[in-house]
Amino acid sequence: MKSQGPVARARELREALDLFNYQYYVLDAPTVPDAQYDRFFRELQALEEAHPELRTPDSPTQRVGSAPREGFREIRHKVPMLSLNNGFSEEDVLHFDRRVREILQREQVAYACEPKFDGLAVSLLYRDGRLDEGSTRGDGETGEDVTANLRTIRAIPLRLPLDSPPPLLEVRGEVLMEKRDFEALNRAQAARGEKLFVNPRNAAAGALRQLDPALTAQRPLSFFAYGVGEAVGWPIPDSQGELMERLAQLRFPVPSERAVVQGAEGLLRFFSKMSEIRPALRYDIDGVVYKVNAFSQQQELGFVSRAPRFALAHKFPAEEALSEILDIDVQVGRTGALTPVARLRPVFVGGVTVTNATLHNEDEIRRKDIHIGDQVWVRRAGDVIPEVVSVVLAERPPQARAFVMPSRCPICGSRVVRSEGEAASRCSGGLYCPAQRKQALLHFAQRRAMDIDGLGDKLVDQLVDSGLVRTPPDLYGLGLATLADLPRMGDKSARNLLEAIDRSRETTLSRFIFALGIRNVGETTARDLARHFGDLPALLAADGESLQQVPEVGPVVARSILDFLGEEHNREVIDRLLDCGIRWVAAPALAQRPQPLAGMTLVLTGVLPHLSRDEARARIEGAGGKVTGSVSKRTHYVVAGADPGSKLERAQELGVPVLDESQLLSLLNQDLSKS
Ligand code: 5U1
Repeated sequence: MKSQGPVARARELREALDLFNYQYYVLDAPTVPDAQYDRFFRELQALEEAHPELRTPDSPTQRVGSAPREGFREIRHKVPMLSLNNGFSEEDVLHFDRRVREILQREQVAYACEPKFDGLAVSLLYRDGRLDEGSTRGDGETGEDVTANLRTIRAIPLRLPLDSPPPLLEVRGEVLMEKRDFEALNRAQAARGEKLFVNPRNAAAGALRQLDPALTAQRPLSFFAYGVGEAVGWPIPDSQGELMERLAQLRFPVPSERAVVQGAEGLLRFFSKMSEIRPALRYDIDGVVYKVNAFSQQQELGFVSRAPRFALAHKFPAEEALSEILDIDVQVGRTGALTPVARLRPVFVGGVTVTNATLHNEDEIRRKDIHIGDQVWVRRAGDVIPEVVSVVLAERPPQARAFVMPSRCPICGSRVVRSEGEAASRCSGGLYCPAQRKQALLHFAQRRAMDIDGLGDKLVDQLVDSGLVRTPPDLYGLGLATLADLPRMGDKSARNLLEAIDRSRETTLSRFIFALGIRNVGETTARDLARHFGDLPALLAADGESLQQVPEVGPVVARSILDFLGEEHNREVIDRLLDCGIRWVAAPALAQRPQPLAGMTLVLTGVLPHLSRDEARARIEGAGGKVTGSVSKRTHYVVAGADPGSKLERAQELGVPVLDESQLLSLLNQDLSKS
């Protein structure tokens, strides 16, 4: 046999190794001893070494070929990777079948049933029969290029066993880790003193996202195919059942636990059979998938948003377990919302050990009547956050304590407030509270607020994490040397940032009010407040009644403003900001101001010679006018600059008077001088 030329021999070895691989990893039925596999493998390696031109990417020796990478490239799926509608009860299944029959106008429909793998959906693209690209599902439209990692999975063919392979075939399925492999992996981790993986799904996800394929190769991943995306030159069979047969012929692993059944009765029988055998399966599943079997019927049924109407994922009920509420802590989120979190006696449920569960808010705790010390049922399904389902009231110990929402923020000590009609309690120390620091700074710096160009997420993280900035006034004390020393910063960026910070000192009152991040005070309300009060001291002195005289400010917004300004910590930060030289042009309060444009509606179009859009709008609004986006019969004036566009034409059609910038200014001034 060895008298063959190297080309023919390499080909023979490759085909034999592919087959052994398939028998071992897909069929779980090896036909040769490991030693023979190794001998063939080494012979092929030696041949490829001696004749590098024989080394093809689909060779069994090339599974772990490429070097570690920096990150994953994005791949746009040729056909979107869909998500499935979920069903949780027999009723959901009956409803699904009824709807399918109604649309297809059939008495009974045949369905293909499969396990719903608890793994990671991937797409494998074969060009001319060779695995060319493999990607994760991502958001369904775009995934990550994990080709090198997928190539290390022995159950995935690198080459389709066809003499004339199709130009393009996209196979879809799920990467997972079998239970026995997961346990062995964790035993090895424990022996090395390394961290254990929580469950097979997490272990598989971690392995697939390794930047170094050599590390993925060390993790025992498996794969099951269940569908096809794009196919060119590969005639798609008529049904899902046949498709699975064809995928199996191409040596893709397909689950043997699958069936084609008739009607809802068949679906429910499959479900109960799978529920029974679930513990004995080699892999984790979280339900079963039903698909209308005939592809012609699938096409007729189509999609609703991103989920096919022809398929349903029937999920197993979420696992529940008994635990105990050891305590209830309160966490403060980035926006200041206080969330009570139950500290639980550790309990294994839904594949992980659960020690915490969110209790959402005070009302939820009352509704479920949860006390500290209670025995509770805890539920966890899939990747969702664990929840407390119910209390075992009969077991309530005499020393059980009710939960009381703290009146002061556990992080910064500011007052905790709860607005009418809101479930959440919030910390009122928005500008000061460490939990809200990053959010407050980002809000403060954004373009529509203080407009500090270059102060984005990453830089805020750096500034806060390094302790350089705690509250917004700290920004104005930053020095060049300190900034330039930050990683990835450099002298030029530091200078640019300092300039942007310096420029932001010159602002408007409405921007400043918006920048404070008062709950329920958006840009428009900030503008209304600025117009109404004219300057900051008047706003700071306002009571609930005077606040509600501002248009669109009702009791809820007024309460938010009072809570915020009533918090001493926030006042201190505002004072410090003013000390940093932040300034604006104050105006008399609206009540004392002439209103030459009161009740008038104006439209701005084109570029004005001196005033920016924002400035023109501010002046018009300051004079009592309103600026809208489109011209109608009710428009009083259109103010037009250079390149005005269709709004000017519309004004002329409707006979609306058109002003240029100087006419607008004189209208404002003229009326001002009259008053
Ligand atoms: N077993 C299986 N899982 N799964 C997931 N089949 C299957 N099919 C899917 C998905 C998202 O989608 C097709 C119905 C398009």
